[in-house]
Amino acid sequence: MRYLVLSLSFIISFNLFGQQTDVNYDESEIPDYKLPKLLITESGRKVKNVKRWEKKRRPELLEIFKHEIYGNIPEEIDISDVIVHEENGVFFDGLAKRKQVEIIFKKDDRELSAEILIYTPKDSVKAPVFVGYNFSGNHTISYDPNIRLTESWVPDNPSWGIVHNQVTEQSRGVATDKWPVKKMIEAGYGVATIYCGDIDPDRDNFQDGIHPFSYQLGQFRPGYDEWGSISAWAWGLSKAMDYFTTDQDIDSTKVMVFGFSRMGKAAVWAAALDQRFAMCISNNSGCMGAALSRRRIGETIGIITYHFPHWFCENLNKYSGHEDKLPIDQHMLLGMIAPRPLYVTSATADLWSDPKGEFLSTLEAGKVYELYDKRGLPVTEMPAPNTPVSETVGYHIRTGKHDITPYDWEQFINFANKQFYSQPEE
Ligand code: GTR
Repeated sequence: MRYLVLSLSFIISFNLFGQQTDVNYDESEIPDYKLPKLLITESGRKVKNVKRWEKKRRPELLEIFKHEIYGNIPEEIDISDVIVHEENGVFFDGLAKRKQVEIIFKKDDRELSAEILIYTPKDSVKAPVFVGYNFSGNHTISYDPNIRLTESWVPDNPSWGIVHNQVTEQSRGVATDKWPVKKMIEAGYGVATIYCGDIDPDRDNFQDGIHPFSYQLGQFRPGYDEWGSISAWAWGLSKAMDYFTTDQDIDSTKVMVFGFSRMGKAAVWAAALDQRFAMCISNNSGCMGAALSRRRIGETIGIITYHFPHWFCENLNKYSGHEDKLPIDQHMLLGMIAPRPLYVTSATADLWSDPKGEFLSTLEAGKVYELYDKRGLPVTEMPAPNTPVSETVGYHIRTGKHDITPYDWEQFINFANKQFYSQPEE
């Protein structure tokens, strides 16, 4: 997908089935657009204070995002059992302890389990923790042979020995460069991760994962406004949070939800839905993550719903090629994270994710932070590459491709230090 040929005509075309077939990467070809107003209620009233934001505007927006984009999440599914498979081992030269915790969901004869791999600094009583999904199994973030292998469906990747959708020993540690766990521990932070496919395998199949738990008799897929995979992943992060509130090694008031790419989309949605997350980090989350949809540059609603229909609720299809009809845009999703710290990243070569659109929506979201007397971004123009900027909202654009790198992690740690441990803003 990322290698789609650039259309030089920059005229967006659609095939017979109404699907977008080429991609615009030219700023000058972006149609005029007007962002829907973050601080005006659906009935046209100005939102001038936190009270009206929290009582009226925020709930209104949340409903629209649920109904039109990601799909409603059922409320009744809770953790049935917790099994701790490993506790308090010693890692990273004695700096960290580790847990592997299985959370189990049951309904009728159905059962689903997700494993949370957690590292916390050895000496901290209750550690602040970064939590986010990995793409191919917890065992991919480290070479340690004792990390349990997932039994869930995993996308095939023969070069990692993943065939017939099951992982093998060969994929141990393949994502270590994306997970600098020791660095986080040295900085005083814990990290927790779950394989996204334990909650919902990333494929267009609604018979697996958590979705069937919410079906009525005779139902085989979510209804037009019911949860797609991104909502399921966001839900899974909240269930991990339920567990964190019971874990003595974790400071559940300082849990930072983060995600890269599609998991960045899940992270921002999770942070909007669940205000227990103290901070949110979106790394290259792009279309239907941090980027503004109305810019229609790089990946668009038409493209994303064609290739990943299962990520969203069916209602989103209405806006394929009709972005202006959307009652919301992604700056509103980021605004719902206020007043909690928010950090958004882009990468210079990641035009598919629309870096400028990610920056602009982050900038716009600052308006909600101002209601809380907090500062959004301290700049109005996109900063130069590798020049992080932050107040309660932070942003950087890194040189390089669509990725999550040690540089990105360094900035997340700096940002967390600033938010949790420096003086409050004047
Ligand atoms: C792409 C998709 C993006 C992004 C990315 C990823 O193929 O078009 O929206 O989520 O995958 O998750 O790496």
